[in-house]
Amino acid sequence: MKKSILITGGAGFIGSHVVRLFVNKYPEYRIINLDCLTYAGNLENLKDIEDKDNYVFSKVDINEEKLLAKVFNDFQITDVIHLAAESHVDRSISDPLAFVKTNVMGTVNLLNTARNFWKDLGNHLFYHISTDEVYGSLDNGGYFTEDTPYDPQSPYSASKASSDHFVRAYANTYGMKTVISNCSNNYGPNQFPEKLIPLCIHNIKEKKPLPVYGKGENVRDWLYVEDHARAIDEVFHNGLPGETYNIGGFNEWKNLAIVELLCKIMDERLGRSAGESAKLITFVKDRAGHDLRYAIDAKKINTELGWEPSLTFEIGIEKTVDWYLENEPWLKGVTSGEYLHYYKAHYS
Ligand code: NAD
Ligand code: TDX
Repeated sequence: MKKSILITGGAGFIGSHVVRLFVNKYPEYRIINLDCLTYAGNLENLKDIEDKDNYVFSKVDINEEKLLAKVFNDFQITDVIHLAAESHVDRSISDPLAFVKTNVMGTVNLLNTARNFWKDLGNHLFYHISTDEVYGSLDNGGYFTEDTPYDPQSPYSASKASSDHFVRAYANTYGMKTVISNCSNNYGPNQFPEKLIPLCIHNIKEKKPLPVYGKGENVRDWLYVEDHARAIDEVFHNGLPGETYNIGGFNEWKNLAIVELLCKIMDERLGRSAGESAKLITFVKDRAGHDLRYAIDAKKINTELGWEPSLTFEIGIEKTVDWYLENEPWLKGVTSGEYLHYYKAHYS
């Protein structure tokens, strides 16, 4: 049977790269991008593929039971890749319930809809996209492996951990064919400028303060978003049912070092004198419960599925800066309106 794949959250940052990759690489599949277009969803991210014959967009909230069932029926959905989520840790601190609604209840609603629609659960795949944050914080060294016990520390990671547990429970209880991948921090084109890297690129451009939480010593492992999309392609097609795959960039950076690197690249690109943008660095109050370090051990996906990052961070970060500088209308579009309210409430 021809695949008819429901990709949720396809108008967001990572989802748009996954949708593009699948639409272009698999013309024989029908790709249904289901997204309710929150502040983070943006159809501009998919302008280049919106007219393709194998692509459909459906504006639906994953909590809307009846509409979701209709989409499964109308498009005879064969598989799901689930990315729709509230994704920003700081917003989860100020509004945890929104994260429970979408990340927990929405995921369970999606699981129910798939379970009700698919007559033979063994023939369909529910692929859940998750985060390394479910494993907690690596305060004493080491790496997250697929066997690291869950220890979520923020409302965001608690909601993602809960959704992961529900996916595994549906596999165990109902025999649903599922797979989960947990990825480290993504960066690249189309990321909403509430997240560290695009926020700093935007602020450097505008000569606004660069807010570094605490002392800037927290460590994250960064992966270029297209490499994550390639990993998702690999796991979707070749991952074993019931398995978990950790995805990471083997690329740890302290936050302050990233901000300094961005300042250096932007000084070069904008013809500013060396050190000019770094003067914008401003240490601000730390994030509540700020996880110290995340680091993924991505050996399993590397040895079992042959995936590895294709870009070094040095190249990926330059490509990213260039994309934001070349796509001023995109950046302008998302940094007006609601963004200004968020920015003012969060940073002043
Ligand atoms: P994002 O915030 O950029 O995009 C989320 C998308 O989901 C948006 O298009 C939004 O409109 C949509 N959405 C939100 N609530 C919805 C709902 N109720 N119904 C339908 N659509 C809804 O997020 P992202 O950074 O692209 O993350 C995508 C997924 O990957 C998330 O599940 C996230 O937890 C996971 N993840 C993200 C990262 C990262 O570094 N960004 C790393 C690992 C895992
Ligand atoms: O203004 C800032 N200043 C700052 O110092 C912001 C927005 C962030 N930070 C710090 C907090 C983190 O240590 O930078 C680091 C990265 O922050 P974010 O970009 O908000 O990402 P993070 O909290 O690490 O979570 C991201 O990676 C894992 C995504 O938002 C999640 O969706 C994903 O699961």
